[in-house]
This record gives sequence, C-alpha cells and structure tokens, in this order.
Amino acid sequence: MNATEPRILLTGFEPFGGDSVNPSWEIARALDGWACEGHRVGAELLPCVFGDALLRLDEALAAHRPALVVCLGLAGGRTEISIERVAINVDDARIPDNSGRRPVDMAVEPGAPAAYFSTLPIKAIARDVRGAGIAAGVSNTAGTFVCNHVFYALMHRLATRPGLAHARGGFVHVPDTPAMPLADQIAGIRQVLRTAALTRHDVRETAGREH
Ligand code: PCA
Repeated sequence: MNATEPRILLTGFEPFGGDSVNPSWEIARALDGWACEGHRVGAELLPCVFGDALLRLDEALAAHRPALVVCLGLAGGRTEISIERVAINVDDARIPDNSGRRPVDMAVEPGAPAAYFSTLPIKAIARDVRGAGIAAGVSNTAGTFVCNHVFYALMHRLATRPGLAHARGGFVHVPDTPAMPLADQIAGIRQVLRTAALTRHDVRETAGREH
C-alpha cells in the first residue's frame, strides 16, 4: 500500500439487538483495500456501545489519517440506502447497547453544538446510487442510538481537530438483508464512495419532505 495515497476510512458496526450479523460491517470489510478514485479504502469495525465506539473511532482516525470518512450502520425497517443529512447532540436509547448501556437524553459531547451537517455531497450521492439501479435517498434523521452517536462525534472531530481540518465525512444507513441483498448494498456503497471522492459541490435538487 502506498503510504502517500489518500485514505478513505469506512466503518461498520458489530451486530446488535440480538442479530447475528450486521450488513454494515459485511459491506465495509468487503471493500477493505479497494482502490477508489485515487483513494485507498481502510475498513474498521466499531462496537455497538456508547462511548467505546468513539474510542475505536479515534484510534481509526489516528491510524488512517483519512481524507474522507464514511460510517455505515444498519437501519432495520428501511428499504433504501439512506444518506444521512444531520447528526444531533443527543443519546436516547430505546434498547440497551451491547454493554447494556441505555443513556436517555444525554449529550454526545456536552457543551458542543446541537447538530452538525454531513460534509458529503448527500444529494449527488443519492442521485448516483439510484442511477446505479439501487434504491437510495437522503434521510433527515440518523436516530438517537449508537449510529447517531458515532455520526455526531465524527462530525464534531472533523469540525474541531486541526489534524482533520481537510477531511470530509458523513454517515450512511443501510437496509437489512434480505430487504436489499448484500451484493446490491456493496455495489451501492461503492457508488457512495466514488461520488463522495469525486464531488466537492452538492447538486441543488430537493430531497425535502413535509414530515
Ligand atoms: N445500527 C444502529 C447502531 C449500530 C447499527 O448498525 C443505529 O442505527 O443506531
């Protein structure tokens, strides 16, 4: 591996909530080492545990020093690849995490801003994934569980750490299998990374909803 090659950090989560697999990690590990538009993908597994997931994220950021970070998580019940728009500074767990932690109305980062936007070109990504024949859309909520926790912490780090000042990042939720077969999910995330690597300015087209 060329040490000067810009890196894409791609994370996935371990299974949670009684599941035996998590497609987010299956996708990330399938793409580990992939050469994407002049970048090299490095995959890392995050625990589905409040706090501990951020320690792993910090280790991964330090190890990869990425130009681009895309964190993946499973959103059971959704049927399309969801490009998340916004991370909020709230932990509010409906179910326990994998260590039995269940924070309610806690800040991810006390004293930090209420929310951060993804710095990925979310609409161009959703458009291009759909163009590849895979269901995708912009989502306006990443929830309040460990995925939003990681998304918020990632964006806070990108916004505040000088060493990460030039890195862009965001979060993508994927459907369960078999709602979307794993091969389609992998193809969809390849397109997410291609568009994210190549596109600096998002397209101006609505992904708005009334509710
Ligand atoms: N999905 C959960 C946490 C881990 C995952 O893959 C979520 O959406 O918060």
